[in-house]
Amino acid sequence: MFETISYETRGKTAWITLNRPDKLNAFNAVMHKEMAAAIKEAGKDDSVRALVITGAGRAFCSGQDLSESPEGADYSDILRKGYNPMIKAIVGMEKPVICAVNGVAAGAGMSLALACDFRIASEKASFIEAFIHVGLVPDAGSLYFLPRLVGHAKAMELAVLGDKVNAAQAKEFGLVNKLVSEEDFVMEVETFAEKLAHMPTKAIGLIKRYLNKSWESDLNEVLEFEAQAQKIAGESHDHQEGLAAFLEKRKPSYTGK
Ligand code: T3D
Repeated sequence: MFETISYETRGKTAWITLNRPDKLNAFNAVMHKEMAAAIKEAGKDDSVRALVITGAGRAFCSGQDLSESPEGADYSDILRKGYNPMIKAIVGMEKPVICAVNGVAAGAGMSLALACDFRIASEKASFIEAFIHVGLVPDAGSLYFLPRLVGHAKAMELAVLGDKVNAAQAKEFGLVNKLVSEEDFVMEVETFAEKLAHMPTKAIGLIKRYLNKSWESDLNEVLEFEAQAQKIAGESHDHQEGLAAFLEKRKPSYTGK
């Protein structure tokens, strides 16, 4: 169905695998279109309650395909039509999105990883704000997510120097949630994603929506967001199930509704 990515469901989790390994899964125009379609599919399929994004081969993603940039191309066009909608679709998806960082994440590949809700890194993973090495500035959301994850000073250092951050450093700096061995990587990602996919999806979506809004809001606004979110969550089937399971001293079985 797709040429540059693969899309499959495993249990209640959808998996998107960037699949141009000879180019370290660099983005080209086709991949932008296919990512948009795959993310949309994962968002609208009610049986999918978590999304994993990973890469085929030894890399996660090396960012924009530098061998396909047409001379005189308007980069803002590529961002506005390709990367920006993709980043917004990930952030706007009211389901957990996990980036399984199997290898190097460079340039916009790093930005893609940072836009996800969780990052699980293999010990082979690394992160490079590679833009500066080709005279560019971080894009596709890096200037937004990077300082929020690592703080302003570290963000400045990583963006300006473009040094490679290895997996252990990424964990230390707060770029990744979990660091796992290469051999356990897929199993760890599957287990984590399926765990999330069996949780109260509506509540997770609300947490995601309002945590993201909290950065641009004052306390009064956040208190009101919480009240609105709690009304919606409080009327959900999963809340009823959670309460019943607690009172009946059994494990809850959430449906995401
Ligand atoms: O342009 C616009 O539209 C504006 C938007 C920009 C967004 C961006 O993402 S700009 C930043 C683009 N990305 C980069 O600058 C990273 C370029 N790649 C690298 O620096 C290195 O490849 C890595 C550090 C990621 C990995 O290094 P290494 O030594 O492990 O692998 P390698 O040998 O450099 O790469 C392996 C192959 O992949 C190689 O091809 P070959 O020689 O085997 O035929 C290499 O050319 C290719 N490759 C790697 N990255 C890209 C790529 N080909 C096209 N585009 C790439 N980004």
